[in-house]
Amino acid sequence: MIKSGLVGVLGQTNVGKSSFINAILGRKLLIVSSKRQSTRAIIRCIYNDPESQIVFVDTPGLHRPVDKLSRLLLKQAFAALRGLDLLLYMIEPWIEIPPYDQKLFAELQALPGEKFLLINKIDRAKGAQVPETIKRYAQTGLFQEFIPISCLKKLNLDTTLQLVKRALPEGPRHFPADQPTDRSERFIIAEFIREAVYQYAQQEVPYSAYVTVNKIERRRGGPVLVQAEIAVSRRSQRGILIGRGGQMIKRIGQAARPQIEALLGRPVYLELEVRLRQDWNRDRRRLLAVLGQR
Ligand SMILES: Nc1nc2c(ncn2[C@@H]2O[C@H](COP(=O)(O)OP(=O)(O)OP(=O)(O)O)[C@@H](O)[C@H]2O)c(=O)[nH]1
Ligand SMILES: [Mg+2]
Repeated sequence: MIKSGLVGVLGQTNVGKSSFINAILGRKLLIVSSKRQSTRAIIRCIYNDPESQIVFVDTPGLHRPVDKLSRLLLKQAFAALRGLDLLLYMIEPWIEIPPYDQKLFAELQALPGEKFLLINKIDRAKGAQVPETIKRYAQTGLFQEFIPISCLKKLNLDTTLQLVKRALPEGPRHFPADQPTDRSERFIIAEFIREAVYQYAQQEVPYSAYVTVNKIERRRGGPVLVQAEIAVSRRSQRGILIGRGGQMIKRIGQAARPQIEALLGRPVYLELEVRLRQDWNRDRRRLLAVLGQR
């Protein structure tokens, strides 16, 4: 028997949840962005070693909902908390406990299973921020462990993994050892393209975009052909994403392509098209599809 379980990673938007799972897995599967709300779907990533199989559940960041999309994101995050063996709640070292969290903590209190507090980005912490934050969060009585980490500098990630394993029950492997995620190749490729959109597009444009991969064609002797569509909700956004003389869409493609190549292990020819899908983000059915609900 090995250590086996489901571990949720929860926290405010942009604290580094997806970065953490990528760092633990030692490969890039999840998109990361300096802009808020990069994660939209619940994505399970599977860590394997000879003594354990840990399914890490990435969740959309917590935030105050402002529109339909953000309300659904929040709902998704909470839905992901069901059936966890362990919850990792992530914060930044400089965060006070906002009132929103007090309400949240009451909800978390009701969940079964252990909870660890991860204090990420300690590479940027100043003075006594880390111990002071730990002291403040310890008063909630909610957490069994307090682990300062840095995903960027890879600090304390091994310690975290050891503590996680210790907290998990014994059990079987639920996924084949060579399966890194519960999502399809197609889904992960679409995410990489969306990451590039987040990287280059400003203001509301990234939040108004979603990506669909329409075709992945493995051709003998040549690069893999990937055809994808970036949909936006307004006409003006289409122009922005294409850019003057197609410069913007070219840059997006150049940023996404190496990541897709790393995933597929083959050279890739990437074709991107920007389409207007008027007000897609007001249409509940399309929103659910975009959020990756199956
Ligand atoms: N300095 C520093 N930056 C970090 C660290 N970990 C993550 N970041 C940065 O924090 C930003 C957010 O990272 P993400 O992993 O996308 O955060 P997230 O919590 O998944 O965000 P959402 O999906 O939007 O909720 C990115 O710019 C990361 O590069 C860290 O240890 N140190
Ligand atoms: Mg994320």
